Amino acid sequence: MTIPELADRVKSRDRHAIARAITTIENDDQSTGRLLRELASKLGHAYRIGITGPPGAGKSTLTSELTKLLRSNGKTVGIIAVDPTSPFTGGALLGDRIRMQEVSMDEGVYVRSMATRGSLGGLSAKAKDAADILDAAGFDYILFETVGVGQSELDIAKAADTTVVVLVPESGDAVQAMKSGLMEIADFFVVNKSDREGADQAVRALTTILSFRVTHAEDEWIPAVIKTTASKNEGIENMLREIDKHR
Ligand SMILES: Nc1nc2c(ncn2[C@@H]2O[C@H](COP(=O)(O)OP(=O)(O)OP(=O)(O)O)[C@@H](O)[C@H]2O)c(=O)[nH]1
Ligand SMILES: [Mg+2]
Repeated sequence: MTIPELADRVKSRDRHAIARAITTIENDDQSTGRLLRELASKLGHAYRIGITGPPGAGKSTLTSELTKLLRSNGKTVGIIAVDPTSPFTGGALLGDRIRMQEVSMDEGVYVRSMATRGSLGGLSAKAKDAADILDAAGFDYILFETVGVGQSELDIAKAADTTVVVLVPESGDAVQAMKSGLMEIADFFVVNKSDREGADQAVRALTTILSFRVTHAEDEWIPAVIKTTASKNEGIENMLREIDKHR
């Protein structure tokens, strides 16, 4: 298949072509630039949402539930799960696949995991290029799931139109988020696992930390803090409302 043919098939949302295009990007194949140029005129339709936060916070569960909600609103969804931590997390990726299986059976959903294959360098750029493929394929929303621990995840978050930072009620999470730079990239916060003790305290702690940053600029966006219980599908509509508000 020639590159223009591949590009045409991507544009018609052919799933095999999408998979092949993203693999081309992942492998640093020399035709990547050409492929992206062929697709450039079709970009800009998708709304890109970054979902980031510490390991195990519930990012995949939230992503699945948000996807179901968007689908029930008639929207199509592309998901890119970025796993920056290479060999050891094969299990985690597998877990994600099983969790995502339900939504990925749906024709209006495309799920792709991207791993680092050794080096962290370039992963954020590749994830962004993969999002361009899904954008060109006409998906309405693109969700990036990344573990918020390092610089490359912060870069991916910056490539999103709206970045949601997911934390859990356990004390210290807010402080940790501040240290790791998650505070700076968050357009709003989700305290997930709100069925656990301490959720309200966590919301208060975050809100207090955020209030220290207020500059009183007229157009200042102050990140909201909302609660969810993703495993019980609670708070997801509120999360989508916050996304729309930021949009
Ligand atoms: N109690 C409770 N458990 C939850 C909630 N949301 C998710 N979980 C559970 O928390 C665990 C981790 O959820 P995931 O969605 O895999 O979390 P993740 O942030 O994607 O994890 P990694 O991708 O490994 O960093 C799973 O066992 C979920 O069922 C919640 O709201 N409450
Ligand atoms: Mg996950």
